[in-house]
Amino acid sequence: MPSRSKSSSEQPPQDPGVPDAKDAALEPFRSRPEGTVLTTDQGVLIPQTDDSLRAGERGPSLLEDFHLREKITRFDHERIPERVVHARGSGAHGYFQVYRPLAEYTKAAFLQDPAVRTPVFVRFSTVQGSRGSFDLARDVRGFATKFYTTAGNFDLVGNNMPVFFIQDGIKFPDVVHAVKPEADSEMPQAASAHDTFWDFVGLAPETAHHMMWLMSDRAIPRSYATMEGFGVHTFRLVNAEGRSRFVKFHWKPLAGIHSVVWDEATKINGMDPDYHRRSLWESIEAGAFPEYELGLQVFGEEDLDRFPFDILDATKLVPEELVPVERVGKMVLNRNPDNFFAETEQVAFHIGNLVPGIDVTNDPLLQARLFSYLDTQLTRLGGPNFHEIPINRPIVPVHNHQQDGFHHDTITTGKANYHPNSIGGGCPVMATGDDGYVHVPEKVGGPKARQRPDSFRDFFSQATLFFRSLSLVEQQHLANALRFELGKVMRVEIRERVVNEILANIDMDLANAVGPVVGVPTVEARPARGAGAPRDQGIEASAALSQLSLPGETIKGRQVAVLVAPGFAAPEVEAVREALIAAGVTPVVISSMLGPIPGADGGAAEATKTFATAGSVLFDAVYVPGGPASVAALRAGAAALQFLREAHAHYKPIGATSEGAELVRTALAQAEQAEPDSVRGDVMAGVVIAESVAGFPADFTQAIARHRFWERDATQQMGGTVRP
Ligand code: HDE
Repeated sequence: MPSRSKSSSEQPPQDPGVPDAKDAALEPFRSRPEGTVLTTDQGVLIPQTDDSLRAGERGPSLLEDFHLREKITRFDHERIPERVVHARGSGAHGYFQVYRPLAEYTKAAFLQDPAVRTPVFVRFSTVQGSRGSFDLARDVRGFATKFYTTAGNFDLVGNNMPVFFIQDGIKFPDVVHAVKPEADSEMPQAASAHDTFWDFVGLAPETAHHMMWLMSDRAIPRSYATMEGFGVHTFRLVNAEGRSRFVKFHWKPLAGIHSVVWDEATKINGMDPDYHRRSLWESIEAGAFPEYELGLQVFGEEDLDRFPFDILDATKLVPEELVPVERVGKMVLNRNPDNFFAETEQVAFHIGNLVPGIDVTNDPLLQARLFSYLDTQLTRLGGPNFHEIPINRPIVPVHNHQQDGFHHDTITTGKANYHPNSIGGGCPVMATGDDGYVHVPEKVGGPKARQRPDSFRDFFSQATLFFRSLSLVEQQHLANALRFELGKVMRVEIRERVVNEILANIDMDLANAVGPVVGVPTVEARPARGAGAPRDQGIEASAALSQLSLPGETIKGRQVAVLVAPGFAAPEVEAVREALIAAGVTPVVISSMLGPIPGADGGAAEATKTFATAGSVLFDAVYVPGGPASVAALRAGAAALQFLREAHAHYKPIGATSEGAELVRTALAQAEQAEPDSVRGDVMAGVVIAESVAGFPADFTQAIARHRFWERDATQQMGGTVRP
């Protein structure tokens, strides 16, 4: 009798570096070119692939050239449709390990045994842009995780923001059409700063809360390792006794929540459009693995009365003050894909890939997704057998009577392709005991109608809560983002509607800060379409909504620029380099030319970037070592000073040892239009200057952990309200 092996859940914890079950399952599909000879797709050896078969040296090519035809035909069909949303993405393999058995909440197999590492594949993405668009678009980020569990695949298909634009999936085509490039001109690429998006926002005020997240710094993350993830909808956890509780899923990054500033984002997009993809790839190659803790907010039916919002409404979050997030396990991303197309492009996530112990709710956004994710792959991956693509296969056997269709490559033996059958011995038989998936037997009923509950109509309270929970710096950035986005909207009536019907209902200070800049000099709060009365959220602010609440436990994965010229103090660079590498930070030596740069006392450093190929926006911090000749040369050329001024303007940590301090002081004095010795104290915040290298690395890494020093700019300081 076929039975599903449970052996893998009894295995001891695997050593890092030992292939996990998914890695091992992918192995038979890998093809390695080393030591091979070129063949056709039929395995026929090919001695020459530079010239087509021709009738005479200068004659026409021949149709019988099967190698030419195969090569060109395959090339002609290399592209598949890109995802209709989330087209641009980057993936990584890793594993998930639970901290303690969660049997009281759920019977999900992968949440029981802390000794088991469940393989995962994660795909991060932007939403609006095409496959080739840039990474630092102001956008939502997708954060989709496929857990290859011993009970089948579980997909947690989330975003880096905890709420969504709309409440019902039937409006998804509308919101996506509105935000994507405009229908007539296909402009702008990967940007929400245009008329159709803001037209939709003004007329569909349920978007208010998510729009605020989109305008916040969350929309321009420093890296995929420094953003949170959210399952968004309310799901259910079900234990072995059949008891169901509600749950919101979270990913908490151990590297903290960090973003870039908008000026950097626009520059990075030109300088390195693959910034996030590269950072993910390079961090993994360097062993600075991105890590996230899985967080659960678990609550029961009995808690619902105390919530001033409807848990089925995906435009609402459950504040962590109402239900704390329990951190129950850790995910580590430790292996880059072997092949982008085979893995990252062909991976197919589906919110309906559920395992026993996890179930869905009646959230009407979620319900539509249950249809969409299977449906979309039929076109994108060319038929119904995409689950057989290696990256999508579960690590457990698949047996059923589904058959045929494009690209079906399982060869099922026997005649009995139906159930019930006797001639196949009744196989595959039904699961018995607790192993099979059983839906929560929730009682449902009611009149059939296109209807929205009143409990969904409070569009603004949580948008206000979000805004009021931000630090002044974050509020300021949000107001600036709105000034930029609405400033790009051509139609004044759209700007007016957004300012008066949306922003004014969220926060009058915000509306007054934005309105006059975008051609709405007098803000008049007006009711928004279909909006119900605001509901008291019970809290004035939620600390967890500010990025400052999670600075992180590690700085691994960060990049530091080291500016040198011939004659630099090599021992200083060596000491700093060692300390940074020990902290998982990558130092990158930048000079005016590539290759080995000689130090003052015989040492050398390899410059892998020049001032022509690297800008300060690509780095988290800058370090300038001493060495009189090096400092003099860097000062003589404008590039190093410009590099430092820009890093400083973006509030980044700057470090200097011995003579390096002169260069930093000169740059800051230029920026402040002051004498090098009279630069204001707050301007020096996060500028770590040391006479010698002793003790410097510790102070510098501490500064890197702060990420940004907003206090440098008096107008960015905390406290007070948004500047008009
Ligand atoms: Fe998606 N979404 N979505 N979405 N979504 C897709 O599926 C859809 C929604 C999310 O890296 C598509 O395979 C509908 C919320 C991610 O491959 C498509 C609705 C959240 C990804 C689709 C939503 C997401 C997708 C396009 C409203 C956060 C990328 C390609 C009812 C919780 C997955 C594909 C990857 C992708 C439909 C709303 C996250 C068309 C109809 C809410 C991370 O099926």
